[in-house]
Amino acid sequence: MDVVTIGETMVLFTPNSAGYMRHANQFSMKFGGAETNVAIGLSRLGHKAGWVSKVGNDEFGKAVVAFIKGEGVDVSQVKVDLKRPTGVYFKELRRTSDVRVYYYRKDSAASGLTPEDLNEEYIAGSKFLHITGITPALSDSCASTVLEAIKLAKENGVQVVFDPNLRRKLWSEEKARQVLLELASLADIVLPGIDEGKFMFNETDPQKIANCFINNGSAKVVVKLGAEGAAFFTNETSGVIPGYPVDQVVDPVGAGDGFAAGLLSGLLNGLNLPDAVKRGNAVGALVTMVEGDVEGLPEPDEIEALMNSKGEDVE
Ligand code: KDG
Repeated sequence: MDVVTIGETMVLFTPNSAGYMRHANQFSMKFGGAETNVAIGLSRLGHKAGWVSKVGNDEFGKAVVAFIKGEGVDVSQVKVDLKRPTGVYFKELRRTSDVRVYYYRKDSAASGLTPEDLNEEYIAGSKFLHITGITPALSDSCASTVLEAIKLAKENGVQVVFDPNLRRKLWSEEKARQVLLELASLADIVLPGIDEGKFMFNETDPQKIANCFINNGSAKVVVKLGAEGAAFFTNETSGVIPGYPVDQVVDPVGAGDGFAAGLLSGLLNGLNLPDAVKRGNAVGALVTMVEGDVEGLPEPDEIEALMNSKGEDVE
């Protein structure tokens, strides 16, 4: 595998109509999970991505696995829990600046992941281990699983990429801050947004956020700046890579995961950090133009078209 990731993927229901979800009488069923959003993004760009998880022994679990597998992601490390259900989530797109998310994932199958579900050889055989701050928020056993996976990665020379992906609905602020800081300290590359910098270090300036992460133990920090692009920092170098113009943001959910997929794809292809960030920006921008967490993830030709479009419409 090029990249192995660990986390929960849920069936996602979105109302087919605008307005409050209470008035909706038709929903589209899609799929979402930060970790598989990244894995699918990588797969569409020609890389080998593997997903470690658990689903319920139910229709939704079958649908999730079939979908992820259909996207070319390796699902050999996905187990079926006979007692717990597959997680579900609803996304109410009030406006693009006001997206409301409702989780039905407490005690879900994926929340029951334990360190025993990890296969050392599988992690050792990958180039990157991708971790988000969502998985440790699901349960104590998920948090232990993530820590064990990072330990296995480090023992086997696998680089750890960490996206804090703060989800306030899943845990207390105090616990979130403590665990996110610990995970960031163990990661080689950290991908925070400004909000996460504010939450973790009470800083909003990208340089100051990066300094805090570097002092906390991370070698490379890429701060996502939304439409403005992203800023990268290492001990030796730093810079800002502007974002790509987007005509209309349709659905911002998943853009950060698209960014991570693009960045990792660039690094896997041997690009330097600034060029990998540029690819990340392109993928993130394309994701926002399509409704759904993964539907906008591009194939390589679409990235090329955006990078060469100089602000014109992408066809
Ligand atoms: O980053 C997008 C994710 O937030 C979305 O796909 C669903 O994994 C998800 C979550 O926990 O919110």
